[in-house]
Amino acid sequence: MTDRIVSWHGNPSKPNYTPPPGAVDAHCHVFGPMAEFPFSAKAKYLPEDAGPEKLFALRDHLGFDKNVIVQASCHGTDNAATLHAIAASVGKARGVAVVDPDIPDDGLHKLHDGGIRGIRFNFLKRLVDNAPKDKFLDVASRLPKGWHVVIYFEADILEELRPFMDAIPVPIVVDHMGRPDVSQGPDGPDMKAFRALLDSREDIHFKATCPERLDAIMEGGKGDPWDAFATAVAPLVADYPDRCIWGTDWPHPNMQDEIPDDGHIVDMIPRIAPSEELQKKLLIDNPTRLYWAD
Ligand code: 0GY
Repeated sequence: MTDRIVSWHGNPSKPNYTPPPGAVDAHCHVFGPMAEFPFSAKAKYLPEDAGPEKLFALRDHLGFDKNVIVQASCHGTDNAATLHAIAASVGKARGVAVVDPDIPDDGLHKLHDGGIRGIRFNFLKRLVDNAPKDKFLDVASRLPKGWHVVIYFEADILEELRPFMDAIPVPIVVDHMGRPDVSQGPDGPDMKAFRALLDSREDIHFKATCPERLDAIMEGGKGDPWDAFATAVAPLVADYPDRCIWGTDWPHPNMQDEIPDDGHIVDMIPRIAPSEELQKKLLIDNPTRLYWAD
């Protein structure tokens, strides 16, 4: 792995949609800068630097107020780059960490002081080497008060993960709705299975995110303007208005073959949340409850 990849748009358009004041981009990442925060030896991709200055410039350009920075797999379990970005935001960012499950309790509390409010369990084999469920459950039982668990998995392992998710003792946020096949439409098997998961517990939330991944030409979708995504996801947001959050997914890890325009990604918001009331829940109320409760 020698070439460092660029997966983000160099000049994203200004969205037509204006987010309400206080809107949160609740799923984004930082990469490096590598000289200060080297990537993990186990990283599955080696990105160019995408540090806090770039992230906050994009936040302002797109009309958002705050960010939730999710530790990207290329940084492994060293959360220094994420913590650095949160500190640089001066109160406008919080984060989700990836931890070694053996982390001591005071390590978790230090992360809390740095603005972390959840930990991420990643089950994507192309991103991580192993996902030890027993150890994950142990650390999930030791989280500071008010934290939650973020889970990233693909639709084909949802059923297999159900007992594991049932055992998680804190609220859950599912990345990208567990990557359903949006071409199946809102009533297809993937969305039905995901709705069954949501109906099994009232404290499971989801990110109505990633049209650029779930409806990507390179993955068999139709690409921008991501109509299949809008059709499949709008009913989910309408039916679970208090359990959805939204994010850009900038800098779009691994998307170098089909780099999305972030302005277009923002313009997906009114298509999946048509009313001002829904937009307020999606962009302000729900992420604030999860990340800025204190
Ligand atoms: C995402 C998705 C991806 C990557 C990561 O941590 C990561 O590297 O999250 C992916 O490649 O699907 O949420 O950004």
